[in-house]
Amino acid sequence: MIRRTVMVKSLFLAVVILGLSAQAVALEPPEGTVVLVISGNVSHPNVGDEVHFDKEMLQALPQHETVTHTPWYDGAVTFSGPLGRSILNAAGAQGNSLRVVALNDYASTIPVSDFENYDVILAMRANGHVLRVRDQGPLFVIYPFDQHPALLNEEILMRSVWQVARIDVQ
Ligand SMILES: Nc1nc2c(c(=O)[nH]1)N[C@H]1C(S)=C(S)[C@@H](COP(=O)(O)O)O[C@H]1N2
Ligand SMILES: [Mo]
Repeated sequence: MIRRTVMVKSLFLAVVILGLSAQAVALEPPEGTVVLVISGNVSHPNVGDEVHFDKEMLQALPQHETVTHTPWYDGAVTFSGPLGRSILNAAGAQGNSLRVVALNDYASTIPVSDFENYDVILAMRANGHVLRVRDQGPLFVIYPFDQHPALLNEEILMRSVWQVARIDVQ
């Protein structure tokens, strides 16, 4: 009777420990409105075979600030949001190329190397204000133009997708 209780207890403990270690890798499913879907080659799916992020999940990632001029605003703006590479890490993305799709179906291909070589963020705020869909939010791909002036070219501007809704990892 006693031995059986011990066995049941250790079994329970083993299940809890396994569950916790699995959780360290897997992402929780989103609770709020989904703002970003990562599809394609992702190893940490949380909804079917995709990774769905709500705003809270994106805000839980380390936030990065980029102060830069852009073609879209007057003067320097402080953008903040998670780094592209943090999002890819959280999703367990494995690939070389990202198909970044906006709410209006505008799409652009970004090499993963851009997110490794530069602090590219998916900005959620500009000067502290949440980017709403009408201000090019909820997510705006922002390259650090002022830090790397050579980035200010048509190729990179095409990759500066606003109203980002989906990233397909290829
Ligand atoms: N969502 C979305 N992002 C977009 C675009 C677009 O049409 N929709 N145009 C891209 C292109 S081709 C360029 S050059 C830059 C600048 O566009 P603008 O000159 O219309 O401001 O934004 C990029 N990001
Ligand atoms: Mo463009």
